[in-house]
Amino acid sequence: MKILHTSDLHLTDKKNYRWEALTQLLKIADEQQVELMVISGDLFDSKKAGEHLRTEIRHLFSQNSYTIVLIPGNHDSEVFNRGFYLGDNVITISDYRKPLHLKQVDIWGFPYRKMEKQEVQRQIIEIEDIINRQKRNILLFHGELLDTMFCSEDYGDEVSYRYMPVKLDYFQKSSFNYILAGHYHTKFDVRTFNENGYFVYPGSPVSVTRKEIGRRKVNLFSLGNPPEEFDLQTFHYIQVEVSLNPLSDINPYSIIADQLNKIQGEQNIILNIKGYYRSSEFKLTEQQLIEKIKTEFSKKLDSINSYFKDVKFILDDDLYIKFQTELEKQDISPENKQKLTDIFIETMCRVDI
Ligand SMILES: [Mn+2]
Repeated sequence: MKILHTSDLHLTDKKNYRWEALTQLLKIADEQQVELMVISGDLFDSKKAGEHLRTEIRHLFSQNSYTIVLIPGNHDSEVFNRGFYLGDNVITISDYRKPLHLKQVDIWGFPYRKMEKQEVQRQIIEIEDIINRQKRNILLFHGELLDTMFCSEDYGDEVSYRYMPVKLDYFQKSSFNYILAGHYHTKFDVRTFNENGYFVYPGSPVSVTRKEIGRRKVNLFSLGNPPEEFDLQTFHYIQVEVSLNPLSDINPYSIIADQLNKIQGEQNIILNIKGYYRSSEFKLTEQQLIEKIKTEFSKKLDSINSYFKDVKFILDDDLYIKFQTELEKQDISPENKQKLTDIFIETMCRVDI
């Protein structure tokens, strides 16, 4: 049995990248002939979005040959607790004690609600008493795995409250074969909690915040096999890092432009510019450099984080020239020379010269 597992689409509207991502996921599920699609929470960004998009979703979800199973997440739990109809092949798990029986697999779910970790732990133990070990067992979960170093921004939220916290330890003696999780947006992440159990976060299938950088993925796997990453063609942010070298004789604009020209796509590049350059050599002030980039690449750029500096006044200083002459004589790697130069410049920036 082939399963596609995703989460955290955070739908708000029909006219955006998130909606496009959903239609792409349904198409992939169809092409890959999955029997089951799992959405582990936060399909909708809010209760309001659920109201607005529900009938459209019903229409979209009714055209498929496979079953769709969902659990409510922290953003959309209020949409689901009213028993809304989302289509004939769509099942929302609303009680952790009642699994969905589907051929050789039982699908359990923890619908999101505010809980302390002790209570989540108690529910896991409770399920062990009623679970059928003759079948494979999948748990859908929307919340935080405390074993990780993820911070709240990795979940697309800016609060310090812990959502449905669990530890891998809680599952060590459990009979689940897969925990198909949601809530963690940043990237595909898979762990094992015992010799037959996988805990998987697929990451958001479309960038919802600027923390979600790089190609987005879903988990597309066959029951009995390990979880597997499947690449999507959905909207996502790309981070481009450029570090300007004060000793380079290439125009800093060309260095940046070369990097940006390599990337296809629209308004998805987050550009970070670091390092130093000498404005006099290129007749280009900081202001002119930034404006030129913004004008030429307005279609590609989402935002620019600029940490670079024009250090003309330092590079022309006698002390710096002496430092460079001495540095040249040293038998050290070019990388280390670059690091020493950066530290020297940074130090000179802090004194009056
Ligand atoms: Mn969430």
